[in-house]
Amino acid sequence: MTQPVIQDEKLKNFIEGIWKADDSKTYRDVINPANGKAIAQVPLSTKKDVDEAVQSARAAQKKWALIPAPRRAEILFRVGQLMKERKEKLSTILTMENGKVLEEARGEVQEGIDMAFYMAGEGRRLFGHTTPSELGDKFAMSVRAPVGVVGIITPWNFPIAIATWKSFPAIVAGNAVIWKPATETPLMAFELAKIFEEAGLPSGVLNVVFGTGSEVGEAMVDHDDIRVISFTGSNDIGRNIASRCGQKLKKVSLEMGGKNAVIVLDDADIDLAVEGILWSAFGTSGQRCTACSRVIVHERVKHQLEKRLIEEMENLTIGDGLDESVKVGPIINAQGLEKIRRYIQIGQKEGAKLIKGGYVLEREQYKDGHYFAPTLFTDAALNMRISQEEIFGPVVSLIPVKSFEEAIAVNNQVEFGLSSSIFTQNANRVFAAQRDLDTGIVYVNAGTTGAEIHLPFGGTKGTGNGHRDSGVAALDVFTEWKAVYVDYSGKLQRAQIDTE
Ligand code: UN1
Repeated sequence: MTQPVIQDEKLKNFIEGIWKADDSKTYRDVINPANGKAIAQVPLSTKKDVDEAVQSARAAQKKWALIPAPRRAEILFRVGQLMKERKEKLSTILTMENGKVLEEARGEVQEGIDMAFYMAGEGRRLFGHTTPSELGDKFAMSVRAPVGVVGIITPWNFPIAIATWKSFPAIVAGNAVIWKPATETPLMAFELAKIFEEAGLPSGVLNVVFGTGSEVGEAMVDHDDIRVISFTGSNDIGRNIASRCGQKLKKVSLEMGGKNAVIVLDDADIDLAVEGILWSAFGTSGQRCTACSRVIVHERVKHQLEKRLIEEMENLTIGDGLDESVKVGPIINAQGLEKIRRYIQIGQKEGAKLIKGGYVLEREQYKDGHYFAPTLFTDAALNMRISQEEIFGPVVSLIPVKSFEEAIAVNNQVEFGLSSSIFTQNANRVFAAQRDLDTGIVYVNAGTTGAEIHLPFGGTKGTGNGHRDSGVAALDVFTEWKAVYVDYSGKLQRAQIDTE
């Protein structure tokens, strides 16, 4: 296992194009969750740093917005090329700070590369509409205008992909960005900011302020000159952000968790369903918003599915994600591990049957990291907490049902609405399911993870507030619609009045 040397032990904020060294700050260790070793130190910035970043962003944004979008896009294109050249290094650092296995880290970096080229293309579109005016000799159109300075707050579970879903559309649309990455995973932010710098992004268009949500995040949410907050994280924090932004009439885009299910009908290809469940439930150790944490199974195939899942779970090697033979990496930190352990107890108390896993791994090779055994509950009921609440770990609960209709109802009776999946070979059910599943993302004959960047990402109900990350829909978060009327009649024409 070759590990890249991480150059800057003490990370620095990136404000106005300058890496700001500051020894007076408090620093926190960045810990590799696979082995408990500190790999860097992240500064805990203050409101003052946010103010400074916003000031630099305001000035930079005015000039940036005047650069034609296709030119702005050329910088994103260069960012994509640099990410591609550095894919292996970025992926290795990502595995070291987040724990996800190298294959998945490469996938996440690829997601960012895809987003760069996709949004670079958007620089030559950014389409509005032209439409006939109701009056003669008058032209009407709608155009996208940048909002100004935007704030993005990103989570540790996809530290680079989610940052690209938010920052790339914001930048190509002519905004300046203040970015607060998660304190657990600041190295991806450091690497991406360096790439932007090398790609020639003007100073102040992207500013990175490291620190906690309660200090840096709150300062961003409350700052009058940040006109949009785009946040991915927990439901509690998202609600708090939404109400504070509401007070200030600030635009806010939220993406907050899921309780995603795979439905397995009695005509499903069971081997395929098993593969889909294993990948989407235990990949990233279940620490994806899109992770499968419920399997809604027709009672006729329940026994068969349980048996096959238990067999295959035996083959899930657990360990440090830098080891290419490992399939399931560590949990992000001790708190995350504790939360999962608590849910195992809750599930058992509620009467679900634990048939595989359910424990923290403590043997020699695991003792310095945070590892949890892939876990399977069966005979879970819809109203149990393990069937309703987000666990964010490698834990799946099987809920038996008697019909297709009941499966859809069980899927929909949760607070969240991010992703869902159905395994069936019946074409009528496929189409009925894609209509009736009430999530923002629906998969047929595939697990619940693996969204592609050119489609909208987000969910219904407790998952979000109606906005979407990635895809062309992301531009709606970072632009205002402007309606423009050009009257070339040479006389005053009054809409709705001079209609004859
Ligand atoms: C997340 O877990 O917040 O669809 C993002 C997926 C990935 C992104 C997940 N492309 O699973």
